Amino acid sequence: MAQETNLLLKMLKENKGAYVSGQQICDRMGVSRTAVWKHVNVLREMGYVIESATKKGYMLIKEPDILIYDEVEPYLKTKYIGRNYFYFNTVGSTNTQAKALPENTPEGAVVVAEEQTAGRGRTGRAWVSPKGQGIWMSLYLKPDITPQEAPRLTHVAALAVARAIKSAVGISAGIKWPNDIIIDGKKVCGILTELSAEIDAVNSVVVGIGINVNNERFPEGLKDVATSLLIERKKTMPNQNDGVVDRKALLAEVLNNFEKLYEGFLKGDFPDIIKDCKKLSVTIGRPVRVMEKGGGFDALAVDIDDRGALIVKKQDGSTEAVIAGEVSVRGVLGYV
Ligand code: BTX
Repeated sequence: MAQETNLLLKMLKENKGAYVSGQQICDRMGVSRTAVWKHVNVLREMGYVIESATKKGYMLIKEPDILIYDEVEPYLKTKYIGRNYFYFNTVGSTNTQAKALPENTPEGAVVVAEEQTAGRGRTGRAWVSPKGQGIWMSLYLKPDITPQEAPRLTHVAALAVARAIKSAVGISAGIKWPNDIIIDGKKVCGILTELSAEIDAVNSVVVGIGINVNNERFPEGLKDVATSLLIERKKTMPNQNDGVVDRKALLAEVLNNFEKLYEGFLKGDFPDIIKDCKKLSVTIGRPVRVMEKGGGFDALAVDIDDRGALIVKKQDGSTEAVIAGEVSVRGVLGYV
C-alpha cells in the first residue's frame, strides 16, 4: 500500500465511527482534496467501508477481512517475528516466496497470502489454499543451529499454532507428529519446514504454516481428512453466532506464541517444548504405520524423545526412533 494511503487508513482507524474532516486529512497528508478522494477509493476497493458526507469528511465504518499488516499489527506483541511483512493477494506458494527472499532479509520476516495457487505440502503433495479462507504464511528464520536440528522448528511451530487456536478461538487442538494440527480427528493445519544450508551451517529456514480458518467445505478428496476452525466452532459452540473466525487476531497470536517459543528454543529449551508437544500429541499411544522408501512397517507410537524423534515399538518388541522429515507416519485407525 502506498505510504499516503497508509497514513489515511491510520487516521480513519484512529477515529473509527467518527468523521474526519477533509481539511484535517489534507493537512496531515500534505496533499489536495482530489488526492485524498483517490486514496479513499483505493481503500474502498480493498473492501474498507468508508462513508463520506459534504462538510463532514470521511468516516470508517468497517474494515474488510484481509490480512494486511495494518490489520494484523494491533494484535501483534512481538519484537521481530512478523515485523517485516510481505503481503500478497495471490501467490504460488508463500514458502517459495520466502525461500527467494534476499539473504540480508531480517530474521522473523513473514510472507502472507490470501490465496495460494500452488500451495505445497511435504514430498510434492499439494496444499489447498482458497482465497480469504485460511492463513497461508511462511516465516523466514536464521537460527544458529545445525542443519540436522532444523526439523525441530516444525515442533516449535506446531505448539505455537495449537496454543494460538486455544487462546484466540477457544478450541483445543492436538498435534499429529510431526507437522499436523488436528481437531476431532481431522487436519486443520499443516506445517512445512524447508531448509537452505551448507553441509554444516544453516543459511535460513522457512517454516510454512497453513491453517484452515473459515472454509465451509473442502474438495471431494479432502472431505474426510480436513476441517476448519469455523466448522469446528459451529460444532462445539453453536451459540457463538458471530460470523467468521477472526483471521487477523489468530495470525498475530500464532506469531506471538511462536516468538516466545522460538526464543526459548534458541536458548536450548527444546526438551521443554517437546514436553508440551507431548501433552497435546494425538499420535502417542496409537498404532501407526511408518512409511519408508520401498515399504514400511506397523508399530505402536510410544514416545517423542528430546530431539523430537518419534519412538515406536515394533511388533518384535524392539524400539526405533523415527526422525521427522525422513519418514511419515500414518495412523492405521482412521485419519490420526
Ligand atoms: P503434508 O504433506 O503433511 O500434507 C499434505 C496433504 O494434506 C495433501 O496430500 C492432502 O491430502 C491434505 N491437504 C491438502 N490441503 C489441505 C488442507 N487445506 N487442509 C487439510 N488437508 C489438506 C502439510 O503437508 C504441510 C502443508 C503446509 C502448507 C503451508 S501453507 C503456507 C506454506 N506455503 C506452502 O506452499 N506450504 C505451506
